[in-house]
Amino acid sequence: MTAADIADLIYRSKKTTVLTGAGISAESGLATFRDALTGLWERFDAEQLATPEAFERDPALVWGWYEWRRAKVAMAEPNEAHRALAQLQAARPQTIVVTQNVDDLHERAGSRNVMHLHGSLFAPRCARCGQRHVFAATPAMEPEGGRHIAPPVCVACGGKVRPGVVWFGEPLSPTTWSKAEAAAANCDLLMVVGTSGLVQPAANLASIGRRAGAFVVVIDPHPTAIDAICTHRLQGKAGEVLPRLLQQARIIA
Ligand code: BV8
Ligand code: ZN
Repeated sequence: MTAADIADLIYRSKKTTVLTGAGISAESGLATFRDALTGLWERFDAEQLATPEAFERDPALVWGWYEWRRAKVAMAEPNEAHRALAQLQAARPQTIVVTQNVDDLHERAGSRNVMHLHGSLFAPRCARCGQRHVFAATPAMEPEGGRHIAPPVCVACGGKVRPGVVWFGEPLSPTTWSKAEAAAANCDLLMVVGTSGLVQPAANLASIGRRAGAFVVVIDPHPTAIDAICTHRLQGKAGEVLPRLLQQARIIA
């Protein structure tokens, strides 16, 4: 299958769903999970830090890591891939974007109603009472390589504020998950962009789409765990492949 064939699938699709992972933000300069984390964080394993236990054990370390990541996101810009998906959705409003990412680059590129399976860096809440916390301001500059930062105290109950993300070992929001499942089960084309497909249940959306009879197209420079169940695979960077595909599908000029 060539890029032209896949552009034809996009052109003919009546309902497209897109599942994205950290790889779609790589060309915006944000490290993916499988890459070594830069700065002070290279000695930590994301899967160790992104857990309730880690936050319990050392809240300032974990909060500092998320503030470092939030600062990186604030300094990053959406890339051609984010913009191409926003243009696809503008041309075809029935297009649904489901992301595993906790950054806001899809939204800043213009995508709407993005489903964040794993939450967001921009929705902190009290770990005890759930009260939403409003950030004082975007971190002025990225803390030098990240450092211990004591989490804010909840104004309602005095509990610790935590990042608004889904940690390993935590359940996804049932509403978000059932909407994402429906988006995968009711589309005729599921594009899977920039995810290694190792994290569950998110990666299972590809099998749900495949079982429902959708074409499943993987776009990634490297092999992924979803390659085995996809119908098509395009090797390459999202920021290069997506705009070209949508031009060939006559979605964008
Ligand atoms: C749950 C938020 C149950 C936090 C994240 C054993 C087997 C199967 C499952 C498990 C298991 N042991 C434990 C589990 C469950 C666990 C899991 O899946 N673990 C994995 C590691 C095996 N899952 C969970 O814990 C989930 N919850 O199961 O709850 C439950 C039920 C009821 C009651 C209680 C509990 C919760 C998982 C969510 C974790 N949170 N993020 C944060 O961000 O800090 S996951 C986090 O990692 C990301 O959100 C993302 O989902 C994942 C990283 O994956 P990717 O996005 O794919 O990134 P990755 O680096 O892996 O790959 C990047 C890809 O991009 C690569 O393929 C690369 O080639 C490509 N790429 C690079 N450059 C480009 C590119 N592509 C395109 N263009 C480029 N330029
Ligand atoms: Zn509280």
